[in-house]
Amino acid sequence: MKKGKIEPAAENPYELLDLKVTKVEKWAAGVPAVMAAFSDLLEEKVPVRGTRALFKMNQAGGFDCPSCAWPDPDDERSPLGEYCENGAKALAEEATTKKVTAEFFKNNSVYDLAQLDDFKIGRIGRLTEPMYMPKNGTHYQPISWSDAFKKIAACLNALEIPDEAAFYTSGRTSNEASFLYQLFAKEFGTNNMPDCSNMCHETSGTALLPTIGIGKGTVKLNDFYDTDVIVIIGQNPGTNAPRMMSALEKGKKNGAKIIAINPLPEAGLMGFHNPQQISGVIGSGVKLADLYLPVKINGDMALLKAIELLLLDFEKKSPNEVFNHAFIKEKTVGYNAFIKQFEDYKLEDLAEASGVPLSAIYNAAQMLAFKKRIIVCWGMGLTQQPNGVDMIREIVNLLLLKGSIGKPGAGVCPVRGHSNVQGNRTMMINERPSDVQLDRIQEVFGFKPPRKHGYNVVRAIKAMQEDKVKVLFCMGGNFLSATPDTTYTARALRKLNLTVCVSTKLNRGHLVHGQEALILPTLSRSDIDMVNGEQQFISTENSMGVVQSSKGMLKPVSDKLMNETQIVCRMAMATLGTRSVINWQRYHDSYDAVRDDIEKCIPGFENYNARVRQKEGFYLPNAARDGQFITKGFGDRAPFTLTTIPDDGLAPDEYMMATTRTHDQFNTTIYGLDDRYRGIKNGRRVVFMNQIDIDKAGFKAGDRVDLFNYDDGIERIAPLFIIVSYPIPEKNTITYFPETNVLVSVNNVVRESNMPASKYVKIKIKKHDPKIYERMDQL
Ligand SMILES: Nc1nc2c(c(=O)[nH]1)N[C@H]1C(S)=C(S)[C@@H](COP(=O)(O)OP(=O)(O)OC[C@H]3O[C@@H](n4cnc5c(=O)[nH]c(N)nc54)[C@H](O)[C@@H]3O)O[C@H]1N2
Ligand SMILES: Nc1nc2c(c(=O)[nH]1)N[C@H]1C(S)=C(S)[C@@H](COP(=O)(O)OP(=O)(O)OC[C@H]3O[C@@H](n4cnc5c(=O)[nH]c(N)nc54)[C@H](O)[C@@H]3O)O[C@H]1N2
Ligand SMILES: [Mo]
Repeated sequence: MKKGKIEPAAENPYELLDLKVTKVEKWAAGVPAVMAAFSDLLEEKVPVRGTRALFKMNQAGGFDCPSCAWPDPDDERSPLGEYCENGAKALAEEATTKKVTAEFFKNNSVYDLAQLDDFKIGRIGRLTEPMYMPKNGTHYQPISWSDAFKKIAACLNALEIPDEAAFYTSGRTSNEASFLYQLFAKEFGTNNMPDCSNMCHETSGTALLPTIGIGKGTVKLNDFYDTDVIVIIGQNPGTNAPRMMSALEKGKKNGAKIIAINPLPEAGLMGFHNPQQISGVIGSGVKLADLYLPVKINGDMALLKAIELLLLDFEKKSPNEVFNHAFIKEKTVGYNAFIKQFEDYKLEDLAEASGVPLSAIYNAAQMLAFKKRIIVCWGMGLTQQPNGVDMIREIVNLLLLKGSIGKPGAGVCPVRGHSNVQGNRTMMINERPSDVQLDRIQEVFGFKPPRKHGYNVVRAIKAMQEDKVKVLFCMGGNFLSATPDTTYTARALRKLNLTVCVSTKLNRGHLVHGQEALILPTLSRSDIDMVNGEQQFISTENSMGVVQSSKGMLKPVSDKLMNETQIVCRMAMATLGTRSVINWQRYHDSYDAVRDDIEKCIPGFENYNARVRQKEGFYLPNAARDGQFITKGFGDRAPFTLTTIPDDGLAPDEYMMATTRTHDQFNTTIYGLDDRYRGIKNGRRVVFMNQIDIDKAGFKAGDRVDLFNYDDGIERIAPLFIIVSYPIPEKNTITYFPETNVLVSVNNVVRESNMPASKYVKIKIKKHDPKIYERMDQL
């Protein structure tokens, strides 16, 4: 092996490792989670640096965990640190002192690097200096920061119209950097701001804004501690929001019941050993779900309607005890039409379509019928369904019937993903900014922002393919791997004049690039951020609308990293020069200056600089939380919405596939090859199937298969997967993303929100053909 050259784990990049399948766990966290948290820090060889940082994570005066957006307790925080196993893994990723140097890029061509799996790519280390890929180049080479900005400026200014550029955002970017980023895009002249929300909770916002008047959740963390019923639908808290488990535990101890709705009996829904309490580590833990409903993929709408139909029956028998008629009369519209639809539904048909036994649905309805405070939480299991917008409207319908929204202990709780994805939106990272927002920008800054709506993620990919977009700038994230239809997207990216990625770690998105490409290394959340000799803090907004400061504490791995705020300012100065009416240098030198101007533009940020310095930050206004529904067209009332039940129409040899996360990844960042709670060790190319389906198709667990999708009359192939027999409804399958994003058609989208419907993919499963690779495009 050549010195400094990194080799793939297997000659064929799809080759399977030694996969082991063990038992499905019924409990989340506990001792294994504590061990796993520290073992990742050890593996990255940063035990002291990492552990010190771990105890500062999510503490007042410390830094916000870069992993999920679950809030921190307003008051009492655990003295042991407010972190979880997966937060520790995210930190280990950032805290690593391993480096990707210019020397490394010299020794490894992009082609060579592309042969590595995502796990190996991520493990190489932190990016350390700006790198440039020239036209027809094979290796990235170092470039100075000022030359990098000159290249970007030259490419942007050479475009015929500003709309030939697109500016992507992933959800870790701070409020300060996000605000400047959208301001720059608008002054440059485009609303092409695709962002990770377009693949995540866009569906939630699309449903909530017209129904309750705000596109965000209405509950606070404290509401979980004193409520009657918590419904968790299409979300896997044990893996993706582990600190939510402590809230569920506390709620249960205070008498709440939990209903879990999921095709998989996820460990994190069933039970919890709290790793931050001695009793949780050595004791028996708490049982979480009181009722588990094994819904079919996309069977949720039928299930929700079945529950509502039963509630209507109960209400007829006990008038005024089940529905809250005072609330319905005063705060809603459309009740009669909503109730009328149930004349057309039969309970048995609804149960059949949902996949859940009628007796279990009956139990769910009974648990809800006479309770007044209900919280409904959801995640990607709903938002990534073609009718996800309608399903969330149906959740609102249910809560409106019960008057269970806009009061303590009740409401909607979309559990956000990225740690500042909600803040990005609040800062106007949006391809469809409202007129009110644009008017404000115009008033405060004196330039005319573009009014034409821009491209979201799916539209941006198509626009690149059609040569309408020629430059893609990515503020974080991994555009190639996170988006659908990987082969199509890769082709679109390769056509671009320039791709720019502001990143902390190397990822596959850097290896499939435009004709020219730049990688700009940036600080992460846990890094110390010095500006003009003074240590800065940034701010973020969590899933419940709390804005808080975050201050890193680790020495950056290289002195050539630049913070995201300064990257935006330097790009703006280089690109716009004297054309700009904005003093970018002022922002470049002070985050306080940025916050002062955010305050001028965005409601709810009054006195931002003072309030963000308060220990617990501050809540943004949320009228729906306070019981006021300021909706368009309905005055101060929330409308009931009429929705329909979808028809899945699977052919006899087709299966429905939902793509999901393992316990060992953060989106496209692969922490390890296990999925502990689901009993998978050392492998990601698995397809979970029901044993009855395995038998019917003449397969055996452990068989090697290829997966296919045929949407739009095109053959899409994901080669070499292993069948795992799993407790999942018949005809349903689960695989992990990003591996199966190749199977998701760019046209398979959620109605109205236009997100990829990546939990609703029709596939065929065939015995593995060793020659399959000949039929595939090389990425
Ligand atoms: N450790 C870790 N934390 C994370 C992330 C991570 O990758 N790793 N990602 C972050 C991000 S950006 C996000 S958006 C969140 C995502 O967090 P989640 O919303 O939990 O996302 P997923 O793991 O994709 O899938 C959620 C669940 O949906 C279920 N599901 C699939 N189809 C259906 C269906 O039709 N109906 C129902 N009811 N359920 C269904 C799956 O079985 C799975 O349990 O987590 C955030 N936090
Ligand atoms: N099939 C399928 N596809 C999906 C999903 C799914 O469930 N199924 N989920 C979707 C969802 S919910 C989301 S949110 C998207 C996620 O899409 P993205 O947000 O685009 O993807 P990530 O994997 O989170 O991005 C990881 C990269 O971000 C960079 N990074 C990390 N921290 C920082 C930082 O502080 N600053 C900067 N500038 N860069 C940083 C690192 O270089 C890292 O490689 O994926 C979506 N794609
Ligand atoms: Mo997400």
